[in-house]
Amino acid sequence: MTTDKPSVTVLGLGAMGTALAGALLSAGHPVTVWNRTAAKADALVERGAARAASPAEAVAASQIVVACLLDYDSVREVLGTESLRGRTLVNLTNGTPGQARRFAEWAACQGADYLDGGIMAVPPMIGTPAAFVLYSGSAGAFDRARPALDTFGESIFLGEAVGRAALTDIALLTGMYGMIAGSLQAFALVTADGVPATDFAPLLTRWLQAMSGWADGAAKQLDSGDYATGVVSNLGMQAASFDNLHRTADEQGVHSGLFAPLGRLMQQRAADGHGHEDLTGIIELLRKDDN
Ligand code: FVH
Repeated sequence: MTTDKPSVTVLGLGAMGTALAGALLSAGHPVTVWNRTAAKADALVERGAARAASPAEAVAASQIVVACLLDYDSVREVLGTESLRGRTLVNLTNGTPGQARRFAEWAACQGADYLDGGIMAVPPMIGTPAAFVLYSGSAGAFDRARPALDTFGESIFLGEAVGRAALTDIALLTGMYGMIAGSLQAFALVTADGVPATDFAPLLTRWLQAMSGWADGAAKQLDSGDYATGVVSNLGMQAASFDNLHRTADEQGVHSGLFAPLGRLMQQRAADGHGHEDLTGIIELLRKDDN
């Protein structure tokens, strides 16, 4: 079967690399795959992917090379000292903005046109409308690879500052882990009283969804630096009632360590005279070095 879709190499067939390669195959791209543990390629090869015997063979097979490995060190290890001349290298491995910048310099020395990416999806979401992927780096690389990248989910290009995708990815993950930490604490409280987690989960979901609009209002305050407008729940009130989170945890025999730092910041900010403002102003304490 012939196709006019560009061929793509996928390096790394963990849960995410397998999903990415699968999406490319489903969209009709010729796909070459390589993984350190070769057997992980079997199912994709059955679906039509070509198995490369080495990273060098994989890189030679396609102009677009997608890497999705554990970390940046493993990508460097896999790519070794191979020339990447003429290749568009798309690195979807999780890392820091600094790692992305250093990796981009290395990739340029190897001759690659480099695009860094952050996947905002778990593997089963890949190829569905729920998935979005952040990119930054070479605009030319993004344009060239885009038809292939769009098979993963919505492609969002954040500009040529190569660290921007990693920064945004980590910021979004930070928000997610805050939600998960809070949810685990909530489950610990109610299950300590014998409430089945499955009974509580719909209420938790409903409440988190109701609160999800918070970020938009907070963003306006943050951009203006004025934390006193549009206040519906002032910080002084929240600092006082936040203490009940600790007390209830104690009563339920649950650790409250996850929330202790936030409680301290709320009290400090209120003590500094900002009790009439919104909780958002706590960001000023996060920005201070002496915190
Ligand atoms: N899975 C997820 O929910 C998240 C969603 C957002 C993006 N992340 C990032 O994607 C990268 C890969 O994640 P993954 O889920 O595919 O991870 P694993 O299933 O653990 O697979 C890891 C692959 O990396 C290979 N590998 C690790 N170390 C080396 C090495 N030194 N040399 C060569 N390959 C290496 C590993 O190979 P093998 O163990 O199968 O031989 C897997 O292919 C990651 O950055 C997430 O943060 C996923």
